[in-house]
Amino acid sequence: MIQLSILKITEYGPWTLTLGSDREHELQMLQASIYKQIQKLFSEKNCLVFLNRSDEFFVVSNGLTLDDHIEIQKKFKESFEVNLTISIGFGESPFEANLKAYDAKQNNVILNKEHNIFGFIDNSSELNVSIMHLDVDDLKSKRKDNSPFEISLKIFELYSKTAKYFIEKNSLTFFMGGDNYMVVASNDAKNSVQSFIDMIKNDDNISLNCGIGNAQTSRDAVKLATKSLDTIREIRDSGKQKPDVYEL
Ligand SMILES: Nc1nc2c(ncn2[C@@H]2O[C@H](COP(=O)(O)OP(=O)(O)OP(=O)(O)O)[C@@H](O)[C@H]2O)c(=O)[nH]1
Ligand SMILES: [Mg+2]
Repeated sequence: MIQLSILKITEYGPWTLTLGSDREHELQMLQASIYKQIQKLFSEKNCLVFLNRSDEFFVVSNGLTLDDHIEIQKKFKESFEVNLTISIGFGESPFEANLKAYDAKQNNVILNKEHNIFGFIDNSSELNVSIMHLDVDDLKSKRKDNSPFEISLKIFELYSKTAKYFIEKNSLTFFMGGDNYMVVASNDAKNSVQSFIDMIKNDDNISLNCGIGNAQTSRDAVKLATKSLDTIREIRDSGKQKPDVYEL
């Protein structure tokens, strides 16, 4: 079972209009500060925040109670003029948890009215999470024949392919910057990642490495996933035959 909290800036669209049309730079600075603050508040509670669309964030919030979320809302309020709406869901798969959080918001299932928190918290099941950290093998060599913008295009095309492939496995993919993607993964996703890597190698001539981490909290799972990825690099750099996938 996995718990997901979806954070959205409350009534952000209408609020942005109040800034007039010379607003884009202000919005970009605001969004960057909000992301920084949210990542700080949740990582202190052993979670990791996935930046979704700059006005919306996904947190694998395993272990966090309603009180933890209220505490974060209070601290957030001290720093920003805008507020966050939080929807919490849980499920057997990451995609199911996302649907449950969405349902709660749609159907107005309130957990705490004052602090804009909706959703469902499961106190009885044991929570765990699997993270797959995917990274392009030797992106550096591609820079020789491709300009920065062309590389970016490939990276975003690959993001789209990865997200589409893994949503079929009830899993959620996020772009982390550089040539890095993280999949909040179901067992089905973990079992099919080698096939995915083979497919991308065949179709696009891109080699991927995948480190997998399993833990109770998302920060721990991410730590182990990245450690697994670095282990693949170490094996490769020692001159041995590297695996494409390594799991801790
Ligand atoms: N989000 C995130 N970005 C990273 C991480 N490590 C590297 N990057 C980014 O990825 C870019 C490419 O770095 P690498 O993947 O190390 O370069 P590479 O040539 O592909 O080397 P290998 O992956 O070791 O084959 C860097 O410029 C960073 O932007 C990480 O752990 N997390
Ligand atoms: Mg790389």
